[in-house]
Amino acid sequence: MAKHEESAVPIFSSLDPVYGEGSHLAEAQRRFDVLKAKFNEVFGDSPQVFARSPGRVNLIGEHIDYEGYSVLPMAIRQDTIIAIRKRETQEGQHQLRIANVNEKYSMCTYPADPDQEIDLKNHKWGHYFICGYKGFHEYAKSKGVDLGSPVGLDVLVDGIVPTGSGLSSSAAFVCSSTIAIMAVFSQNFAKKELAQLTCECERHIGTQSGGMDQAISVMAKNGFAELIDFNPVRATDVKLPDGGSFVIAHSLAESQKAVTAATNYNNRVVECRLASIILGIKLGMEPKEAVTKVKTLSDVEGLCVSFAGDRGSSDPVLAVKEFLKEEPYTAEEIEKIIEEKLPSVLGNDPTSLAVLNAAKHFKLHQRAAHVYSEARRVHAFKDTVYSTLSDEDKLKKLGDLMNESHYSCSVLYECSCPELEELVNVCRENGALGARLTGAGWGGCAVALVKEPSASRFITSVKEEFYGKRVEKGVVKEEDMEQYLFASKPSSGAAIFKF
Ligand code: NG1
Repeated sequence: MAKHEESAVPIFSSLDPVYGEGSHLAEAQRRFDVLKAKFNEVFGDSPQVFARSPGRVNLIGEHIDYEGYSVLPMAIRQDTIIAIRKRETQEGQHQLRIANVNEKYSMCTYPADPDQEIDLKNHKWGHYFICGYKGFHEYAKSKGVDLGSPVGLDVLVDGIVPTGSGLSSSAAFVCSSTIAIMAVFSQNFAKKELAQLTCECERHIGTQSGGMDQAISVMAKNGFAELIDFNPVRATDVKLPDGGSFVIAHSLAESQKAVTAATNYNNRVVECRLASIILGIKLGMEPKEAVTKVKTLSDVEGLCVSFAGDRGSSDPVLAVKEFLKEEPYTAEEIEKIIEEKLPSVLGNDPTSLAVLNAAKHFKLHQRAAHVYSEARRVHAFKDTVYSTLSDEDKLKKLGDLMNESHYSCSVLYECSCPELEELVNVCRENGALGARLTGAGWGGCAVALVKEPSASRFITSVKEEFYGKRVEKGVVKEEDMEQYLFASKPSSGAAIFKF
């Protein structure tokens, strides 16, 4: 197991170190050729530098990164590539012009001011680039790097990570944007700094994001999944056992994370925060102290574990069962325990206030039970990989852990949806050792672990059983199937290209 987060983003002068050979290299070559030609067509000049960053599939560890717990994703082949050039025009003419090779996305322009506010009420695809732009400038400033006065940038984007799929198209876009900006300003920060900075960047879009996607996108290594730890961000290579293959399948329900944040993603972040403060109080902290000091469930894990220890266990879920009732809490009930109004507990932060406005009640018991149990499954997954079991037994155990994770996401965290439930069942009925939703959920993809020799038979059956009727109804086109159902190997992370 090697650590590689200290190094900078690699700079290549050819595509093969990232895209390998054969059809994947040919596809990448085509995309870069189109990107260069289109850049010239749109902006009348050639790009100075290119950056790429991949999407990811999370194998296990869902909705726990923002609670400070380790997760275990791998990068996928699908990525976002960006071509960029500085444009030094007359004073006052500085603009960021962001175009896309996909005509669905029309050109967005923004001022070159790095302190600009992002208009969250008016969601535009270019906002993700601005997240990177703001984040890069904030970080450079904090390091004392003088970037001179703002200049215009011309940018062309080509992303092939399916959007709203739980495969982190947003992180692929934010990371490739930040790295392209960094490269065009002749900077190169260490990967771990970039992982931290890109996570903070994405928060500008209004999700209280945890950091997994950016970390794996920046730090992934070909052939390995990564155990990602936080505070500080670290990546440890995990070599998956031979004989297994991960198949990714889209439920065809789009997961609109930024748009549904108040009721889904950010709601869960807030519920975890409230659960952890109450646990802190029940386990002996003064309410004021808990409100100031406790931010995540990992902050009170020690207290929960010592409570469990007195009862002959090490499982923090014991404290959850004892101190958080299963029935949903009202805001008033929580305020009574915490002795403070919820808006003030949450620092009057606008994204959290939106959660409070939208929520009828808070399911604190279920959310905390999911987080603590999922955190343990991640370590059980890694320990299984490094155990002395045979590869066959390892794969079976990994599949079981994936199934348990899905159950917890679905029942306790309620981040599944009917389409994902159907898809996960179809995967299991067709021989998957394990199958689960991946990413934030509420739509998007499932990931299934299958024995390698039966992977293509598995794909054929899932295609017939899950997608057949959807092709007939026109929900999806037969010729697009490869974008929605494919086997994936662990791919490499972010890179800069200078040709
Ligand atoms: P998706 O929606 O799959 O990109 C999101 C978060 C992750 C993590 C997962 C749930 C962002 C950028 N990503 O992933 O940090 O919390 O949900 O495990 O918000």
